[in-house]
Amino acid sequence: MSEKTYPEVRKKRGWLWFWGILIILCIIALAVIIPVYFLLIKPHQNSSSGSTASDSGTGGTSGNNGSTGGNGNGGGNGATPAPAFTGAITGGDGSTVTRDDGSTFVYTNAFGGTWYFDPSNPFVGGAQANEWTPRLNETWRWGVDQIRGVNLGGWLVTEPFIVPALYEPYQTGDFAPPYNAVDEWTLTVAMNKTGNATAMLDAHYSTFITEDDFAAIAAAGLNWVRIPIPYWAIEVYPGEPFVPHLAWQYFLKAIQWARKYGLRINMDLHTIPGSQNGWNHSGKLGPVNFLFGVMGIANAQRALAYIRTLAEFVSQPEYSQVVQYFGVVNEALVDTIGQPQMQTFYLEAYTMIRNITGLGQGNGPFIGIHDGFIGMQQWASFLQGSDRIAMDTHPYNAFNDASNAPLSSYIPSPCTGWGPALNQSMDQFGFSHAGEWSAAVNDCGKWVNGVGLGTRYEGTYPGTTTVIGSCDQWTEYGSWSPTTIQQTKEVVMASMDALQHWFFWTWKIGNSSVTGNIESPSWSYSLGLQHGWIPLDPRDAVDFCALSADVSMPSPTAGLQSWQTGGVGAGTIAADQLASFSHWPIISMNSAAGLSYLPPASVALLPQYVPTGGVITLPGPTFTTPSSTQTADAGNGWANADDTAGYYVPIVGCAYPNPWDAESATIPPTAQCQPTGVTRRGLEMDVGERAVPTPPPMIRSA
Ligand SMILES: *[C@@H]1O[C@H](CO)[C@@H](O)[C@H](O)[C@H]1NC(C)=O
Ligand SMILES: *[C@@H]1O[C@H](CO)[C@@H](O)[C@H](O)[C@H]1NC(C)=O
Ligand SMILES: *[C@@H]1O[C@H](CO)[C@@H](O)[C@H](O)[C@H]1NC(C)=O
Ligand SMILES: *[C@@H]1O[C@H](CO)[C@@H](O)[C@H](O)[C@H]1NC(C)=O
Ligand SMILES: *[C@@H]1O[C@H](CO)[C@@H](O)[C@H](O)[C@H]1NC(C)=O
Ligand SMILES: *[C@@H]1O[C@H](CO)[C@@H](O)[C@H](O)[C@H]1NC(C)=O
Ligand SMILES: *[C@@H]1O[C@H](CO)[C@@H](O)[C@H](O)[C@H]1NC(C)=O
Ligand SMILES: CC(=O)N[C@H]1CO[C@H](CO)[C@@H](O)[C@@H]1O
Repeated sequence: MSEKTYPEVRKKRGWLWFWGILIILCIIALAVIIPVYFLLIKPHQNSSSGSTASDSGTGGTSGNNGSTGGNGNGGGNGATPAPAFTGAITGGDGSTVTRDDGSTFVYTNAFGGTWYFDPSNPFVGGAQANEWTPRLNETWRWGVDQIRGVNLGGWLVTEPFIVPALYEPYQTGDFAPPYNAVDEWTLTVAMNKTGNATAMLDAHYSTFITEDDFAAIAAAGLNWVRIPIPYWAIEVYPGEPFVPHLAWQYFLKAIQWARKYGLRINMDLHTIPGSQNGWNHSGKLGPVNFLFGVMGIANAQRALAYIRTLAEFVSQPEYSQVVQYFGVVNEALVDTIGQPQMQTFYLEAYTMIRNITGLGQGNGPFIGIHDGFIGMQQWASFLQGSDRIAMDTHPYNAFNDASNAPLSSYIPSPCTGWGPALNQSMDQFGFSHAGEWSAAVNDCGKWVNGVGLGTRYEGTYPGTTTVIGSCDQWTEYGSWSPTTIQQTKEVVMASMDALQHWFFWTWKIGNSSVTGNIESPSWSYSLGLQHGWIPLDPRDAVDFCALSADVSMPSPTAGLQSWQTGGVGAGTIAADQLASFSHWPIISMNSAAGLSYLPPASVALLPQYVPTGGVITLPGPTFTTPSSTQTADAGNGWANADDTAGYYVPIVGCAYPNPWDAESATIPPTAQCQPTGVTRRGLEMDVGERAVPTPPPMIRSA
């Protein structure tokens, strides 16, 4: 409620500005002197004795220029003077921003947001998305500050329905089914057949989401982005067609842009080797090979290696203010994999990450786990007493059985259904949020169900027979009536209020190259802002449910307990949970899913990878400071130097089955494919026989 009284807050801001600017000027002077000294001058002093400490004073003085913001280029350190950076380093509504490519634009942010980027000191979290969101260098109060975010879907993990134009060229002729592009695996193969997949994906990454999108997301009153990333940002194994490494360079840009506009990042590992759900957005459509089937353990070990590399990177002080949440596995298909198997994996991943970050608020990111579509209640007691884990749920109306219920009938249901479920999970499990949801009430839209698949709504989706009507009325948003727009907006506002902490799926839907139009409009936040079905100020949704006449509000949350946000008690996991889930690697597979040919005795024989490799570290961004060829220290990619264990790698001499198609493969000879000395009951290892890990810094840099 109080959030809505912003006109009053604005008045006060007049005075705040005066003092604020004065204070900022002083801070900038200090912010310039100190980093300039340490980044530029001190290293120089070490290599030559040519400059003196007083030079830093000179630098500070000349840098103290309100309009240029003092980029600290006047160090007088004897280096050949480079062209001065002449832009400002911070500003609010109406200020001129210099993009990272050197071009400029005028920042628009009606909500008191401040951007901040100092090229001389590029890791400062001085920006604020809007006046109701803490600056990046201030504490995010979990469960108190509201996450209002969007996904950057279809960017670093492509999806046919989000970026149809990428997939449309590969559907006919040489690419007629079954050779058509249906997921990023087949897309990359197809691109590579006709051209250069690396160059084509680079063109997509560099245009689909740009710095301006981050500015626009902050301007929309949002404060977080959830960014799906693929494991192939780190590496690929032989036989995997994905373009390696390139996505990581764009994730680095995302971190810097988020930092510049005051947005926090939920980094979501969206694809897992072997596929965790068999859907197109896992990288490869087909069987599930994660914790399932003959390569299920090996693929999960490989996933742990990548989770470790990512956790090490984002827990570095240069990045931890921005990347405050790490979703370790997107939408694992728990019905297939089994819940105990997932729980065992999650405990292993949790322990590994907290071993890196340490315990308690501020030490590394929150760790997100997805409910796996079995309902949040099934996770209520999972890892009670742990340190900062979050429950992620993806409520969608779109994939329910099609009905021709009127749009208005979808307005109360988020309030009566999703809201209480989230509150209950918040009370029992801990911090809970919707990592994905959309404005769609049915599956209308090109390829929303995947390439070549129809829709439930039209009755053309395999397995459904109900013919209801034409999807055109749902996709031709240019013809939507004011009533349709208003009712869609109310569905959106009900969802925002009920979910409380949310990430809309997704910020942008690309045009179809066939129709020249956006074919799945209800999935695009930016389109909804332009056309009126997304509120320009997301705070308009506050109390939407309570104010709706036909909704009673049964279950307010008690608020998060101290241990649930990294306070007192965090990190002491309940004994029954440890007893149940500490047996990594898993000792059985989900037989309910039809794997009776893999009884526990066979699971013990499955091929594994071994923790004896050199670790992979990820590079940070490079910046050339304006007056020097010295680059700012972006970290070595590894937050915890004590984390010296080996990296999971294949065993030389083991003939592993295809890790993407091993549901019912023949189990290779155990003697060649399992680490020696590992007993298959829990974690006990015969250390004497275990291969000695190769510790960092023997680093295979991605
Ligand atoms: C301050 O910045 C303005 C605009 O770039 C420039 O014209 C002026 O010379 C600068 N003043 C000082 C003292 O650096
Ligand atoms: C955060 O950054 C802003 C801008 O640089 C600065 O004014 C403020 O003092 C910083 N706050 C903290 C807590 O460091
Ligand atoms: C493909 O494009 C990338 C990036 O533009 C380039 O580095 C690479 O050399 C190209 N490969 C071939 C085979 O042309
Ligand atoms: C892409 O095509 C080149 C030849 O044009 C080939 O050398 C390379 O192995 C292909 N890469 C993939 C991942 O298919
Ligand atoms: C975490 O650290 C402890 C203590 O060093 C170690 O025994 C354990 O194996 C580590 N666990 C994981 C999963 O890395
Ligand atoms: C997408 O299509 C719309 C409608 O035809 C058009 O206005 C818009 O410019 C297109 N966007 C892009 C990026 O091509
Ligand atoms: C959930 O809890 C919040 C905070 O206590 C409360 O404002 C809201 O009304 C509750 N929602 C539902 C659906 O019970
Ligand atoms: C067959 C398949 O994997 N379809 C999925 C492709 O991705 C869309 C969008 O996320 C899903 O809705 C489909 O289920």
